Parts: sequence; structure tokens; C-alpha cells
Amino acid sequence: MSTLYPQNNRSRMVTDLSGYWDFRFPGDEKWQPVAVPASYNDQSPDPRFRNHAGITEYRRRITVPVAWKGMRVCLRFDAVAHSARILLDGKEIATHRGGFLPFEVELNGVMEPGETAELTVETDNRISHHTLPIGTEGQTAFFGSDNPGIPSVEAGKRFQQERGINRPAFDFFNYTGIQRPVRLVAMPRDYIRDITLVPSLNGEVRYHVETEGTAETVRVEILDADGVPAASSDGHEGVLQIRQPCLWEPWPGTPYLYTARITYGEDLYEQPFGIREIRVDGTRFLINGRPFRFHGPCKHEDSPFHGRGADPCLNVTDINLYHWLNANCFRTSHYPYAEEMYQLCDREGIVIVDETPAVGMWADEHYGWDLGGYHLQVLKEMIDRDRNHPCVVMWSLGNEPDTDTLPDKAYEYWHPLYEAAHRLDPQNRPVTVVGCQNRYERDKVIRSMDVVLINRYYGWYNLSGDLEAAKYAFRQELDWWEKQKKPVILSEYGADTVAGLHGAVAEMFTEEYQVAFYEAMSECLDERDFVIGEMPWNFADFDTCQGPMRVGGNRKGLFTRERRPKMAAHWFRQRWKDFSEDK
Ligand code: GCB
Repeated sequence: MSTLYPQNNRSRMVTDLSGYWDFRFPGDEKWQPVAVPASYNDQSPDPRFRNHAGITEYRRRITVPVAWKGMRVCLRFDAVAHSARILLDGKEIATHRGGFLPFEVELNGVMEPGETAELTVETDNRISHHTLPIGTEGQTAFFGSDNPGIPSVEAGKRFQQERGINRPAFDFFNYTGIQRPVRLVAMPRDYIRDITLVPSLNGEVRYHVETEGTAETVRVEILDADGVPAASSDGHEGVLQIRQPCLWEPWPGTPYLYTARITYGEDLYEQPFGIREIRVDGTRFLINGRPFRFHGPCKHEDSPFHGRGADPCLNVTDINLYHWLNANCFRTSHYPYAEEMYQLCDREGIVIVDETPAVGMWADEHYGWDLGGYHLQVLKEMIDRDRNHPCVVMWSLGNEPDTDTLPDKAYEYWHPLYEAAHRLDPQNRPVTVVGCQNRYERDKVIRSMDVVLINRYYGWYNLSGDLEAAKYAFRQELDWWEKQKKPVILSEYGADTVAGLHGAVAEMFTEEYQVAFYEAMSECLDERDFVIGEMPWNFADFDTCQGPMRVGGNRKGLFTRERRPKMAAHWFRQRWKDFSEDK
């Protein structure tokens, strides 16, 4: 069920529960302080904070203000990784599966205004073949030195399994806990539950408002960016007409935003939106009828101290660094990000490819994962949450599944999700799933998407250190894609680079090699008209689980984890400046 982002206005009230909560691991008697929102993992030198797999407990007291008498009162969790059990005074009131999307719990009938209760949130960070993202179930560690078949190593692996090892099937640290804000929210009993807006370039805005209660009228008023009324209508659904609409244009254009002010009985909700149109036409990706070229590094939610914790300061810093880079987009690799980031990108004109947490569905797992309908549910929840954001221009069903071992089986799995995404999105955005470096001629899934997104590591994981061979091989593949007559985005490519490591000869891990790598790949990309985008991997260095290929995390950032530019960041800044000037 969708849950509108909390808002403070004349009808609605919000109490932010951020701060120090009590925290403990199972078996602990003593509680210790932990900051919310943030991942708990880096908040203590106790190794359990990094390594614990299983349940943890968070607790604090909450009070429903007397002034909220007669209102609908909820607890709103923006995200708890990866699943949560919510208790009030020791009694379970809700459970939730999934670590990257919001949920709310109604408190009416459970707590009265004026009452105080003890709120406990149990989090569970275990990942498996039944979760998204996927965890390895006793199989090889990601990028691990697994040496299959050596009896002593195999014995060691069994020893690990018996002790409950829980490893990610993906290349980012399995950060967990209450990573996004928790709030107490109050709204009138008759309330606005959901809003759908579908704008067109001619200024028509189709809308649909879902309500709960017996109030009579819904009123929708559109305000322009100066707060001046631009159109209005009554009723749960209808069409509004804005005269001479200002369009939402991606950076460096003006990302003009309107606000839909919705009233229903005593309730009020203000939903920002933009007027823009997305269309794929042949091998072109059109925003407002004009070809759009994606250029911007993929991201992670990742920073020192906070881990994956929501951090508005970091968001602003990062988006300003996107402006500095002359970048215009990113993909939310590999999970839906905190809602504030999308709000910021709406405002700043940065385009987003919005991705589900379906990552780790790769070769070694051999279709061993078993999700039931959960993948579809997550996709639906993501679209419900993000569908009104003008910055979101494409849905990604997931990252790097194995689609070439059993191509038909893979198609049977992914095609219904592709169709569902189209059906579920009232704005009918293009849909993709990001392909890993595989036997692309066997695969049937990636080429069936509206836009082909491919991750390639020529010159890094293969043909390592030999950029001439990397270019040669990449050109061979691009020749093949040219024949598919689809728009293609290079959605990941990169080289681990230790900031400050230099070489007169550009060798792997030096800053010089990272630049040479991007020069080589860009040379190939620039020859092809059907390539409509480049998304280097990654914006910044980020934390991963331990492994022989990771020195203090993944070092493919254009920036360090602390957001200091490497040479490659300066290089892209110039390249993308030239792009924007070409426009
Ligand atoms: C990939 C994955 C990404 C990794 C990256 C790497 O293909 O999609 O999650 O971090 O490669 O650096 O190996």
C-alpha cells in the first residue's frame, strides 16, 4: 500500500523520531545508544556491528500528543533494512519485508492521544535466496577465493556455514538498521491516501486522488512555481488544463515545478510535479521531444559513519558535485534511494533511472532464488512511491541477472515484470533491466527492453590492463548491438583506482590508468549514434564486504569516499562540459 511522504501543513503534523535510540544484539542485557537514521554497522568498533547476521533490537519511548485527539495517527518508517517487526509495549503491531521502501503503521486503537508507550523495532539483515537483495546461501562468496574442490577449503566452507555465515551476492556492504527517518504523523480521519498525476506537454494534467472517509468533495488546485493558481478541478479524478505550461527540463535546462494542492474535507496535501514527456523513438530517448543523452556516474547510498543512512547534507553535496561534473543523471544502483534524493533531483533537474533491489540474481546462483511474488511486489511499491517524480525517467527491474545460462527461462521470468512495470506506471515510462557482461548473443532479456543498459568491464575484469585489446573487443560487441536497432546506454564501466597512486606509465589502480580507461571507452562510444548514454562506475568509492579484490571497499569512484575528486573526475568534468556546450 502506498504511503504519501509525510508533510507538515495546516492539516497534517509530523514529529521526527530521529536521535539516539537504545540498541542491542540478541542475548545482550545492556542497551547501548545508536543513532537513527543511520546504518548501525559503523557506529562501534565492536565487530558484531559489522558482522552480525540476524535480529537486532531498537527501542525508544513515543508519546502521541493530546492535541492529536480525533486524528488519524501513524508511525511512518521511510525504510528499515531488510525486514522489520514493530512492537508497542512488547506487543507486535506490524511486520514489514524489504529494506528500501516506506511503510506506515496506524496507531489508532493501539495508543490514545496523551499516552506514552515503548516502541521496539526489531530489524533483520539476513539475506538469502528469498530476499532482495539476494544473499548467497552457503555458496561462493562474492568475488571470493573459493577454490572449489580442495577438501580442506571445502571443509572450511562447511565450518563457516555451520556458524551461520551470511554473505551478499552483491558488491556493496550489507548495511542495515533503521537507515531512514521514522516519524509520527497525524492527519484528519478523512484523509487523502494517494495521488496520481499524469501531465502532458500541452498542459493537460490527468489526476486521480484516493481518499479514505466520508468527506464529500475533493478539490485539486494547481499552483505555479510562484504559488499563483494555474488550474483547478473538483472530484476524485479528472483533467486539469494549464495554459502555456512551463516544462520540466533536465539540467542544464530549467526543471520547472508545479504543485498540486489537494483538499479533501479537512485534509490538505501538496504534491509537487513537473510537466515533461518521455518517449523512446527508434534509437533515441526523447525528453519533451528532444534527444536526451545520459551522462553521469552511477551512485550508491554510502558514506563514512552513516553507512547507508539517509543524510540530506550528503545528498546536497553529491548533487552539487554532479553539477560540478556537468553530469545530468544517475541510476539508483542497486535499490530505491531515500525519498529526499528524488525531491532534490526534481528541483535540480538531475535525471534518475530508478532501480529495484533485485541484485545478486547472477550466474553462480543458477536460478536458485525463490522469491514468490516478492519481486513484483517491490516493483509495485517502488512505482507507487516514485511515479509522480519528474526526475524519474525510466524503471530498472534489477541489476545484472544471469540471463544467458538459460535464456528462455530468464525471458519467462523477466518479461512479465517488464509488462507489469508498464501496466503499473500511469506515466508509462520506459523499462529496462541492467545487463552484465555476458554472452550477449544468447541472451534474450536485455535486448527485449525499451532501452538496453549494459555493464561492461573491458580493460578491467577482462583484457585487464590492455586498453588496445579492450577497445578492439568492445567495438566488436558494439557492432553487434548496432544491428539490434535499440538505444544503448553503457550503464557501468570503470577501473579501481587508489587515490594518490600515480605512474608515469598508466597501469591498473593508478589515477592515470582510470583516465586512460575512460579515454579508451569514450573513443568507442563516440563513434556510435545509437549509444545514448554513459554512466561510469562509480560516482564515489564505496564500502563492500571483505574479499581479495577489494582494498577497503570498491575503489572505482571518480571521487574518494570523502568526495575528493580523482583525476578522472576532472577529466569527465571537461568531457561533459563539451557535451553541454554542443547542445
Ligand atoms: C558490477 C556490479 C556492481 C559492482 C561492479 C564492480 O557489474 O553491477 O555492483 O560494484 O560491477 O565494481 O565490480
